[in-house]
Order: sequence, then structure tokens, then C-alpha cells
Amino acid sequence: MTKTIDQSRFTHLDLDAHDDGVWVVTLNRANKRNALNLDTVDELIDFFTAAPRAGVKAVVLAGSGDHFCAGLDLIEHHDEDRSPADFMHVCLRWHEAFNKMEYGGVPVIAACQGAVVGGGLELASAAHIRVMNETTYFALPEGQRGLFTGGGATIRVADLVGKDRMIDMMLTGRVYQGQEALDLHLAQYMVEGSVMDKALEIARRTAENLPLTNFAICSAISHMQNMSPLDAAYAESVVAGVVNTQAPARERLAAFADKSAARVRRND
Ligand code: 1HE
Repeated sequence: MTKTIDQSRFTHLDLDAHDDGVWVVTLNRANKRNALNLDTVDELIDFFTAAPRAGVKAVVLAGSGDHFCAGLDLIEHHDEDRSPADFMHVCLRWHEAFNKMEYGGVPVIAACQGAVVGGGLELASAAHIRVMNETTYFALPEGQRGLFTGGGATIRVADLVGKDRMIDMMLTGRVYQGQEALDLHLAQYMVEGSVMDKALEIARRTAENLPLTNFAICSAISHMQNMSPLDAAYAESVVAGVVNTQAPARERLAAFADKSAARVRRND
């Protein structure tokens, strides 16, 4: 069942495994502003395919340099002069990578600095939690490039900001940043300074949850959004049946009963 992740097979992603099960995965093409060429997408598929069975408890996804990700590698796309079928298959690879992130059951925290644009926003929106700071900005410049989204923005970005705002972003190139971006759910956390520090703090916290519980949170909720309310309620009870009776949960319940477990309190 357990898989190992052979780090030597990755050239466009830097992988850093911490002792607590948190892995930092960094897009390492800063000189290309971490634009997603097809090889990088394939490496994301490889990593996120293996992660749920390799003891990875949480992932921080980051970009190297000043920017998170500039989206589709426009130069590769130009040079390849792809056919419609070629690009459809490129998009299917992107979807495979991002679906494995969203539905894989391992918490993914995106540390978003600088540009989070085009396919970079599609990548970030497949993470479960996004952290931004004063440098971060979000946009969908596809409209101005003569392109269309192909990595799930019509699903995930529309879900975050609403269909009308997504259409505006694409038609006009509108950029969202700061509090406005936070208010639109483009990120859940805004920090002053290092997005990496905050993303790591969040990842470490999530890694303390039971893996099966995190699996349900980071897989079942997304699946249930795709179901009718009736089917989602049914699926929820099945998932809760499995998760809420797991042996390690009994220890946590016992700690609550004997009053040794932390209580939920207001923030100071
Ligand atoms: C790239 C890319 C890229 C930079 N593909 N090479 N995405 C976009 O339309 C965003 C395009 N990029 C930008 O607007 C800017 O590069 C940034 C705002 C992200 C950064 O600006 P800056 O001034 O720091 O860098 P730069 O000088 O523009 O670029 C530095 C290098 O990165 C340069 O390469 P060099 O070899 O000339 O040094 C750029 O060519 C390269 N670079 N961005 C390839 N995107 C599945 S469909 C998804 C649809 C999309 O994602 S559309 C793409 C939207």
C-alpha cells in the first residue's frame, strides 16, 4: 500500500519532506516565472498521485522567486504550434493534476506571492487553502492573449468569485489584490510578510489531524458539491460512518471525556 516518492525523478519541482509529514513542493522555474510547461504538469500528476499513499500529511505548494505562477507556458505553446486535439490533451493533463490535488485527500496549502495568473490561478484554486500577502495579485489574462482557460478555471475560479466576476476578469483583464481579493475568496488568509511561514504553520496544524479525517475533508466535500443534495446527504452519512468510528478517533473522544483535550475557545 505505501508508496515512496523518488525525489530524483523530479526536475521542475523541488520537493522537501519534513519530519512531521509536511512536504513543501516548489515550482522551480523562477526564470520563467514558474510558467507551467507540460513536463511540470506531468510532475504534479506524479507527485499528487503518489502523495496520498506515501504518508504525505499535508503539502505546501509554492513558487520560487517573486511570483507563484504565470500560468500556461506561452512560449512552449507558441513553439509547439499545437493542433486542437494536442491542446485538448494538454488540458486533460492539467485537469488530471488539479483533480488529484483537489480530490486526493491530502491538504494542499498554496503559498501565493506575486502573480497568480491564468493557469497559475487555476493551480492555486485547486489547493484547499490559499495564503496571500501584499505582493499577491490574481488575474485571468487569457482574454487579452487570445486564449481561453483550460485548467479548470470555469469550474473552480467561477466557484470562488462567481460566474459574472470571472467573465469580467477574462473580458477586461481585471486584477484583484489586497483585501478585495480576500473578500472574493481568492485566498482565505492574508499575511504581512512571508506567505511560506503562514502556509507552513497551517500545513503543520492540518497534519496533526487524523489522516482519514483529512482525507474526508479534502476529498468528500469536493465530491459532495458535485452531487444533488439528496445524494450528498447519503454520501455524507457513509463517509461519517467510516470516519467517525475509526479507532484513533476513540482516543481523541476519550481525551475529551476525561477533560484532557483542549476546549474550543474564542480567539483572544
Ligand atoms: C513566461 C511566462 C509564461 C513569464 N510562459 N514564459 N499568463 C500570462 O499571460 C502571464 C504572462 N506573464 C506575465 O505577465 C509576466 O511575466 C509576469 C507578470 C508573470 C512577471 O513579470 P516580470 O516582469 O517579472 O517577468 P517577465 O520579464 O515578463 O518574464 C521573465 C521571463 O519569464 C521571460 O523569459 P525570458 O527567457 O525572456 O527571460 C518570460 O518570457 C518568461 N515568462 N511568463 C512562458 N506564461 C491551460 S490554459 C491556461 C491559460 C493560461 O494560463 S494563459 C497564460 C496567462
